[in-house]
Amino acid sequence: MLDVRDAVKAALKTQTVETPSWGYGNSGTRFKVFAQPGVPRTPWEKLEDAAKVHEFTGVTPKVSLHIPWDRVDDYTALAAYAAERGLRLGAINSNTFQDDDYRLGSVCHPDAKVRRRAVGHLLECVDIMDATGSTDLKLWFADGTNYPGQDDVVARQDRLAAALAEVYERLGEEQRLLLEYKLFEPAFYTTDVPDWGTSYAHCLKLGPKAQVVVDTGHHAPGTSIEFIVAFLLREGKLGGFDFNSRFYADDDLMVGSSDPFQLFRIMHEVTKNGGLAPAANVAFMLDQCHNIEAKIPAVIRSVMNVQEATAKALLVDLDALAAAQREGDVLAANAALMDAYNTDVRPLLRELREEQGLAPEPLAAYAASGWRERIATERVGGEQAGWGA
Ligand SMILES: [Mn+2]
Repeated sequence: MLDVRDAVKAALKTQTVETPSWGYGNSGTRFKVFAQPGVPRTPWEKLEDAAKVHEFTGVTPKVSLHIPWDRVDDYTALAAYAAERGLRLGAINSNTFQDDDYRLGSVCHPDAKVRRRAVGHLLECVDIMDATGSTDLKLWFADGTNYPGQDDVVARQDRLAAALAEVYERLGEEQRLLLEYKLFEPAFYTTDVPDWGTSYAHCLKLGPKAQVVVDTGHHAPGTSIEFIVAFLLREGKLGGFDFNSRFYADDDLMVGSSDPFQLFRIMHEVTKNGGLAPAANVAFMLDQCHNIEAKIPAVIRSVMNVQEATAKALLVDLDALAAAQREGDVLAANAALMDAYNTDVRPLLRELREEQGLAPEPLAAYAASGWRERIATERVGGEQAGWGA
């Protein structure tokens, strides 16, 4: 009989976490962006930092890019630079929220000229995917309204649908569109893609290459994200996650830091429903901003948090759980989850890393590597990369 620990380790070996280029650059709140020594100044330097995270975690071979923050002259060269460091370029994230033209929206804007410009940017992102070999186009729209009566809610949905259809048509055979939703902010009255249902409805109409992406910070407090995850997996419409955690709204803190139990519950639905299998093609991405904490260790910590939640989820005795559920034994069913959640999986993860030729403690290994000191010394002058706000 296969040892449970071996089964968990085998499953964990198939999981990868995609890290975001912007997580290595400066970001902040609307009040202040705090600079840190050694922050990358270019997309190339962001990839160097991402390679360090991969070196010490062994599970982060892909890096998401954000256009225009990661604009370069030669995307093929950028992909080659990534490949030389054992990385691949992941999701291309579009940006239709940082231009004066988009004051009243982008693809939902009442003016056709502005919509054309926004769609042009999305199509450019697909061109970039062709050059980088990226398969995922991640769309998040800041579109919405601030005041009752400001615009026609239904007309905005029609404009959104038309824009999405045009981009969908442009996708290559191996490419897909991931539509993200967010409850509010920057719009405060209506948001054009506020929830998973709206995203799902558009994706369903578009076709099989359109899927929903769940950003864990984009729900009302108290929302059962694990239910959404289970539902979307059942429908084959869960494209991936933007992991982060929150205490209030879209806080973009390190995943698993505010509510590791919620992350476990999400990963339980993922593992139980086949979402970890490579064939499910669920992208486990981070979407975080590290404002006061050191950026590379914060990304490493986040990856470890995802692994710990996943390991605990994999430890759930699904046979015992199913039996308890069949018998209506509420307490036993709940205990099956809690026993797994309360297991200390850190020794197992240390073991896994050693089996993979990695240092058992990624954060300590990174600290001892001298990379932090090296980039602080070498990356002097120029302008540190940021989110352009
Ligand atoms: Mn996101």
